[in-house]
Amino acid sequence: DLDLKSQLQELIPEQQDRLKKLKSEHGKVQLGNINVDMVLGGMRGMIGMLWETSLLDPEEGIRFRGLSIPECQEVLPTAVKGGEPLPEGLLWLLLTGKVPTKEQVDALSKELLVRSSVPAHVYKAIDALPVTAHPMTQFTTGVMALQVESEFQKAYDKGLPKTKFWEPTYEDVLNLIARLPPVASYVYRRIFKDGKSIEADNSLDYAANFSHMLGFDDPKMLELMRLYITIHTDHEGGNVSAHTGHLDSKSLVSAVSFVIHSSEYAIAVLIVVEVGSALSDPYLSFAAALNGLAGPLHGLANQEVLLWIKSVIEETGSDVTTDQLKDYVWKTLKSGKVVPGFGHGVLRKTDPRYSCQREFALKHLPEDPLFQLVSKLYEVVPPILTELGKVKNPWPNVDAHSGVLLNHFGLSEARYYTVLFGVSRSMGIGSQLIWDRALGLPLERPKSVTMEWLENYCKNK
Ligand code: AMX
Repeated sequence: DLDLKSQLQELIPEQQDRLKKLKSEHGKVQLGNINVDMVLGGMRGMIGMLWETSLLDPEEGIRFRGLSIPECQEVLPTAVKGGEPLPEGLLWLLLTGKVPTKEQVDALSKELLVRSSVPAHVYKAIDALPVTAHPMTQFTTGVMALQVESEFQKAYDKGLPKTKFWEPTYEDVLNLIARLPPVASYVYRRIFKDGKSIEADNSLDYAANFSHMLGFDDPKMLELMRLYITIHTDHEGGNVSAHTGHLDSKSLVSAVSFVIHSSEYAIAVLIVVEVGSALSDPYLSFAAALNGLAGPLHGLANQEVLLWIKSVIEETGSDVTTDQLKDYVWKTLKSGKVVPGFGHGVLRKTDPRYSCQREFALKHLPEDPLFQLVSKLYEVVPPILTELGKVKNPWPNVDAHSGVLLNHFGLSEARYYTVLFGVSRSMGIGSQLIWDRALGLPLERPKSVTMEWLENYCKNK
C-alpha cells in the first residue's frame, strides 16, 4: 500500500494494546535510582519519557527505529544508484517502523509536494521583520504564521474525541514538513540573495527541491542535502529541541499571542487559548522546539563551528599548522568559551552523524581545504579536551562537520545553518508527535524541589 496514513491506521491499535499491556503487566517495575547529582545535573541519565522513533546509545550513537545510520544508508531508497537515502524514506521509517519501498517513498514525495503550498500571509509575516533578524527568528516566525491553518486546532475546537486526535495531528505534521522548505528557502533568499525567490521544481524529491529553491543545483549538493536532512531528523527524546516539542505538544497553553508590526502593515497572528482547555498543535510545538534548537550549545553549534573555523584561518592564514591549531583551541578555552562541535550530553564516542559526513567528504571533496582543517581538528581537539579533565566526551558531534560540506557547494552563510537543521528535525519531532496522540501519552509534569527540600531530605537519610 502506498498510503502512509492507512499504514498508520493499521499500526496504531496494535501499539495502543502494546502500551496498555506494558502498563498493566510491568507498571511497577523499578527503572533505576535518582540521586541528587542527577537532579542538579540537568536530569542526565534519568529515564523519564517514552520516545518511539529513535534510541541513542552512548557508544554507538543513534538508531532510527533500530537502524543505525550506515544501515539506513544501506536499506533506504535513494534517488541515485548507490547514493544517499531519501529523507522521505526515513520519515516513513520513523512513523511506521518499517523500511519503505521506492514506490512508497515516491508516493510520499508526491504527497508532500501536494501539501507544500504556503499562504501569502506567511511571507508577509517574515517580511515584517528586519532583514537583519537572525535566520532562525525569521524561520520560526514563518512557522508561527503557518499555525493559523492548523487542522488540529480546528478539530479540537469542534470537540473531536481524544481517540481521533492523531488524525488532524497527522495532517498538520505532514503539511508542516511539506511547507518548511519553501518557507526556509524564502528566508535564505530574502537575507542573502536580495529576496529573489526560486520556484519549486515539482519533478524533484523533498531534499533536492529544497536545495534547488535555495539556489543550489549541483547533483552532489542534492545528494548532500538528502544525507543532511536524513541524519538531522531525530536524536531520541531528551535533547533540547525534541523534548521541547514533545513537552509543549502536551502542555496546556494559557495564552500565546504573536504580533508583528511594520511601517507598511501590521500583522497580528493571535492564538489565544483558554487556560486548561487546549493541547498545543504541531505548529506551536515545533516553533517551541525551534527556539530551543537556536541555542549555541544545541543546534546553533553548526553555525558556531564554521564561524570558529573561519576565525582560525583569519588569524593564522589558510596553511594552519598543528601547533597553531592547538594554540587556537587553548586560546578559545582560556577565554571561557567551548570548542563548538565537540562534546555531547549523551554520546561518549565520535558521533556517527559526524562519521557519515566525513565519508561523504572523503568521497566527494577530499581536497577541500576546510575539510582538511576539520580532519586536523579531529586529531587536535580530543586530546586537549581530555586534558581539561572535566569533559565527558571529547569527540566530535554532528555539528563539527556539516558546515564545511555546505560551504564547499557555495552555501557559505553560516548564520543560516541551524535553519537546515530545523527543517530536518520537523520529521523526527513530527513523527513522535503523531504517536504521542495515537498512544494518548499524558501531560508531562515532573516534580521539582528546592535546595532546602534537598538539604532536609539528605539530612534525614
Ligand atoms: N569545549 C569546552 N568545554 C566543554 C566542551 C567543549 N566542547 N564540552 C564539554 N565541556 C565542558 C562543559 O562546559 C562542562 O564544564 P563546566 O563543568 O565548567 O560547566 C564540562 O566540560 C562537563 O560537561 P559534559 O558533562 O562533558 O557535557 P554537557 O552534557 O554538560 O554538555 C554539550 C554537552 C554538547 C553542551 C557540550 O559538550 C558543549 O558545550 N559542546 C560544544 C557545543 C556543541 O558542539 N554543541 C552541539 C551538541 C550537539 C547538538 O545538540 N547539536
